[in-house]
Amino acid sequence: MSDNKQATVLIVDDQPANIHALAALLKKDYRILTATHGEKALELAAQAPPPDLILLDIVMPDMDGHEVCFRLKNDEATKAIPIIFVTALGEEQDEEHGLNLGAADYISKPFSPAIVRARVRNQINLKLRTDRLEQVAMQDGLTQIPNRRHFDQKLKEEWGRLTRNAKSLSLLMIDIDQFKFYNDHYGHGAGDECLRQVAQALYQVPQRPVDLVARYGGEEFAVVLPETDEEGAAHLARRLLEAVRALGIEHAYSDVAPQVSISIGVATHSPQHPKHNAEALKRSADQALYQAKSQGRNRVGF
Ligand code: GH3
Ligand code: MG
Ligand code: MG
Ligand code: MG
Repeated sequence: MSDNKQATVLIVDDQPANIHALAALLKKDYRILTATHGEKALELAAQAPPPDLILLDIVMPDMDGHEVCFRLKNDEATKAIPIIFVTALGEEQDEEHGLNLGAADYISKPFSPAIVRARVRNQINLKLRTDRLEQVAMQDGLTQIPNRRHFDQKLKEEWGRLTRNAKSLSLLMIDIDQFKFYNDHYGHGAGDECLRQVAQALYQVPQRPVDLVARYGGEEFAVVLPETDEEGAAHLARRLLEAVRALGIEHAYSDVAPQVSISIGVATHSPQHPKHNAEALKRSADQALYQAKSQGRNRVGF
């Protein structure tokens, strides 16, 4: 399978004829998205999953390409998307300005089809390689689920999206109950195996690709739930409790239950009950987890 097959290219130009010309060159190898103005380009770039490359016209009414580029590069969710300017402005200072804004490359109109294809292919290959390295850096070695670095980045991204859209965002903090006793009695190797099973069980529960389940550290996990209110988060939390119970991992030394169980803290940012920042949302989930622990464990706290 070619790497390029799944890559998506967003073409932004105010002239539909230019979009068609570029799309005709690239549609055999890439999935194509198009926008005829800056606002639409920003909207498509912010979607999950984001495009792998943006071909960006400079001269457009309302918002020009330099402004679009500036905004994309100053947003956590979109800054990693490479941008190639495609423009009739051949002036040296325009090119310099574009590159200084963080553009990856520059193509002048009228363009050579072969050179457009080659430059696009090079940028896409680099992007896919970077994505693969990033994926390794974002995964927990023991459990093979996203790690804390991934969680932190996702939370930052979703918090950024949220302030634009005025929507809800929920967070779950999860901690295995009396896991020290588990390790003490069954051994560290069994403890690691238990962590793997719990991680995989938690990871399977959310149905939406935008939700993120991560190992936060030790025997703690965290879940980011975009566009989810407290009711939705509580519902998912109960399913997570159930998924871990269903594993039925014996824990004869727990005072909570004869099997491994978890406690979950739920916190939600919503237009009605806003939190100041992502850190405050996390603190709130930690406090809710503490509630669940102090109320007897093996439950959801708020
Ligand atoms: P509580 O119900 O209050 O959460 O009690 P607890 O025993 O789970 O809490 P505590 O934080 O005291 O213990 C966490 C234990 O998790 C300590 C450590 O032995 C174990 N642990 C943390 N990371 C790992 C790991 O990577 N592998 C294994 N096997 N154990 C781990
Ligand atoms: Mg134009
Ligand atoms: Mg703990
Ligand atoms: Mg614990």
